[in-house]
Amino acid sequence: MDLSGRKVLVIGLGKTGTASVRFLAEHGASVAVTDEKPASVGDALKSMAGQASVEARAYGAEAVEGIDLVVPSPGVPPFSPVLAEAVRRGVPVRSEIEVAFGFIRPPLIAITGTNGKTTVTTLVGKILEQGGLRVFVGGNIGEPLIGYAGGSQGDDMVVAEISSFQLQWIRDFRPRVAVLLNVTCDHVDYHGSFEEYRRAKERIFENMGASDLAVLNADDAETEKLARALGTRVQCFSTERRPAHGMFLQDGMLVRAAKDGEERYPAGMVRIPGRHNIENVMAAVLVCRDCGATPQTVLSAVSEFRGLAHRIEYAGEKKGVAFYDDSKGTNVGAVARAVESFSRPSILLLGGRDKEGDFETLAPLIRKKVKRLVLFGEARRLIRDKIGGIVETAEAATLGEAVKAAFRGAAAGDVVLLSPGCASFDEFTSYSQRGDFFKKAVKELPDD
Ligand code: UMA
Repeated sequence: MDLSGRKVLVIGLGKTGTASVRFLAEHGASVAVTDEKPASVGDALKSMAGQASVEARAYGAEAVEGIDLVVPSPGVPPFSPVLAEAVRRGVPVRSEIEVAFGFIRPPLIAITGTNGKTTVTTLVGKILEQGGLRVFVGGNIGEPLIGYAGGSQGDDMVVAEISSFQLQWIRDFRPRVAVLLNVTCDHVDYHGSFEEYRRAKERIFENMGASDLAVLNADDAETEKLARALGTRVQCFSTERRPAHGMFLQDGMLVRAAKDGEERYPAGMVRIPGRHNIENVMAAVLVCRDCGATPQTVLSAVSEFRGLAHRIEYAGEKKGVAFYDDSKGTNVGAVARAVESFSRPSILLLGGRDKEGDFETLAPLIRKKVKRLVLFGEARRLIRDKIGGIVETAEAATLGEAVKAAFRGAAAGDVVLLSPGCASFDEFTSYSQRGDFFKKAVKELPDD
């Protein structure tokens, strides 16, 4: 992609937008910026301290005037007035990963899915590093790809978590290995429908060739159709069946079926809870074995991996009640996975800012495994209208009150699980701030 002399508009000046401005300016583009929060423009320009000459524009349709390329931040929805105008005028729109892709030299492994992508991206990085490779891990976690593309790139491999928002505006983006972990209801508010959301996710494979590898979830009903349509090598993972090529669960072993025979790993090497994490590990193993990691390296790196903060993270115990922080569970699919991970009776904290989640689909699981619901935050009434009362249900205006209400109704041996199924933005700036608040609130509960 030749950027020199192009007039580029960057929409949104968070982490990605700021890195995009730097990159574009360094590659000779003339850069304009706009943000729905004017203060973000000021902060970003200050942080760049004159490194790039940038034109700030008011947030609205007229920002697109004279522009020949638009690079939106991931969180900017297609219906935002600026993006919608660019599309209406036929101005090319490219996401930051698309721009970065044209400049990234090491082979790229891209991981997407509604849930588990941070876990798999991190684990793939750890396995490959333990195998002696220099690996950059980033994308939708940590440093955006565009920031990496502007640096020295002295790595053997790039492992990137990729979101549907970033895939929405690609054209040539082509990873050597791509993983689609699962697709369940999420971000419908942004994409318009579940079908559009799935279509955006599946675009990760759209430019891949015969020598590339697609890793798919055989337990997803749409996978067979997708696999048939792909022109790549395909390997699948499953906890329910034995796929033709890939990995499955059999008698307490994770089995990888390869051309030259079967490879077996003890399921006990997976130290992170829940069946979904068995799937996550299988996906990571398929990727890493294809990239040259040995079975010994896989076994040792997976055994050492203890998971990530805010993903069903143990948050302490009070009077025999165990608390778990799954603040990253911001959609209904993630809530289901978290609830399924426990055999003990649980008290489930749901709430925050709704993303048009299909909470009613949780009803059978809640009846089976949850003894009490505590609904909190902005979405509490909406969730109550969908599933309130199917088990004992309480409501709290804030997360702090919800933690106290959950504790009051808990008995020794219970699990209190924060897996909110909603975004955090009604009360917090991020899921991690919400999770940290939860952990602190748990610590402050009385010990006796
Ligand atoms: N903005 C607008 N108009 C809009 C929306 C936002 O101008 O319509 C402005 C905001 O005022 C703000 C800026 O855009 O100043 C921030 O935009 P952003 O949140 O899109 O960008 P980043 O701060 O760069 O963060 C993004 C990802 N955010 C989203 O996808 C929403 C981060 O993922 C990611 O870590 C980061 O890039 C690095 O690549 C977060 C996330 O929640 C963690 N992702 C979703 C998920 O994981 O489920 C997809």
